[in-house]
Amino acid sequence: MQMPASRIIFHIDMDSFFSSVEVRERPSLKGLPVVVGSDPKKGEGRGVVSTCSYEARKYGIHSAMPISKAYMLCPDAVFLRVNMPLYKQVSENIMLLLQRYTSVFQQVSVDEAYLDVTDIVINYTEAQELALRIKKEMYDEEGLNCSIGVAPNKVVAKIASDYQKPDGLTIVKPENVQEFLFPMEVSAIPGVGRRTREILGKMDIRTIGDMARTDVQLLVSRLGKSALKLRQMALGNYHSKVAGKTEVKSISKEDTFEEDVGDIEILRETMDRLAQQVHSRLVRHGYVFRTVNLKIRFEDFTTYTRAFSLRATSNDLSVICKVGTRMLNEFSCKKKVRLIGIGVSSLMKIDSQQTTLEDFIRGDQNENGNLIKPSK
Ligand code: TTP
Ligand code: MG
Repeated sequence: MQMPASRIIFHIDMDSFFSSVEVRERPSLKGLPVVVGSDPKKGEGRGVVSTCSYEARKYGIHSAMPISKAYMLCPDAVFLRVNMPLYKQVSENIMLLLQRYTSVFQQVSVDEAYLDVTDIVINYTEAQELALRIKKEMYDEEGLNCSIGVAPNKVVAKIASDYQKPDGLTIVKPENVQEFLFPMEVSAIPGVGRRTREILGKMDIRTIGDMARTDVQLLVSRLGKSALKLRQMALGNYHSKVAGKTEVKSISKEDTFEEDVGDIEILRETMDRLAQQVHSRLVRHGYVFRTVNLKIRFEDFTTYTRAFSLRATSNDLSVICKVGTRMLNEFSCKKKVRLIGIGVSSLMKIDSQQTTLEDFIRGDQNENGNLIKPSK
C-alpha cells in the first residue's frame, strides 16, 4: 500500500541474535568465536550454521554455511546447538520492549521489527535520541545489542540497519536517501536475489544508482512487473505501511536445572521465582492475562505443557503461582525434572476487569485441548 513520503520509520535488527543470547546466558563465552547450529561432529556433521558471533565471522563463518566448513575454518570455536525455545522467549521480550514506544509496530522475524515513530518524534534529531534510548534499554534490560536504521520508509530503514552492524545506528534523512542508496549493490534491495542480480548484471546494472537511472520500460521488459516496485525502491520512493500482528501472545520464563530435580519443594520454589519474573514483565508492559501455562521436561526429555484459563483476566502474581502449583501437582513426579517453565497467555492491555484468587477456581478451558481441572 502506497503512502505519502513523510514518515519516520525504524528498522531494528538484533546483532548475531542466537549466539548473542547464548553468550548472555553464559558470560564466559564473551569475546569468543561462538557458532550456533547443528553438531559439527568433528568436521563430519551434515547440518548448517544458524548464526555465529562477530568473532567467529572473522574466520569467514556465516549463516547457512555447512557446519563442517565452519569447523574447518575454526575448529576451536564454541559450537552450540540451537535452543529455539530460549530464543523465542527472548524474542517475545524484545518485541514487548519495542512496543512500549509505539503501537505502530510490525515484527518481521524472530529478531527484527519495524516501528513507525512519525507520531512520537518531530524530527530526525528526536528520532536519533529515541533510537539511542531503545538501544540502551535493550542492552540494560535484555543484555543484547541491536542495530537500528532510521529512514523515511521501510526499505531504506532496513538497508540502514544493516549498514553499520553490529551495535549500529544509521540515520538516513529524506534528502540523503539517494546519496545513501545509489552506490550500493543492487542485491542490497530486499527481493533482489541471485537470479534478478544476474539479469541486471547482463544489462550492466550493478548498483542501485544504475537501476534508478535505467528506463523503467526496459527493466519491465527483462524482469516483468516486479521491476516497477524494485525501481521505486531503488529511488527510495517505495512507501509501505508498518502493519502486522501487534498483539503479544504470551510471556514466559523457563529454567533448566544444573542437575535433574526430584524434590517437589524445589520445583515449586523455582516455579514461583520464574512466576515473579513473568509477573514483573507483565506489569511493566501493562498487560493482564487469562491463561497460565506450565511446561515440564523430565530427565528422559519427555516434555509436557499444561494450560489453564481463568474466567476473567487477572494481573495477580498469586494467581499465577496458585494455578501453576495446581497444574504441577497433577504430575506424579516419579521421574526427575530437567526443566520447568511458567508463563501467561491470552494477554490483553490492562483494563478494570481483575480476577481474584477465588475466581480462578472456575477455570473453563485450556489452550492445548487437555482440560486440566484444579484439584479440589
Ligand atoms: P539475522 O538477523 O539474519 O542474523 P543475526 O541476527 O544472527 O546476525 P546479524 O543480524 O547481526 O547479521 O537472523 C536472525 C536469526 O535467525 C539468527 O541469529 C539465526 C537465525 N537464522 C538461521 O537460523 N539461519 C539463517 O540462515 C539466518 C540468516 C538466520
Ligand atoms: Mg539479526
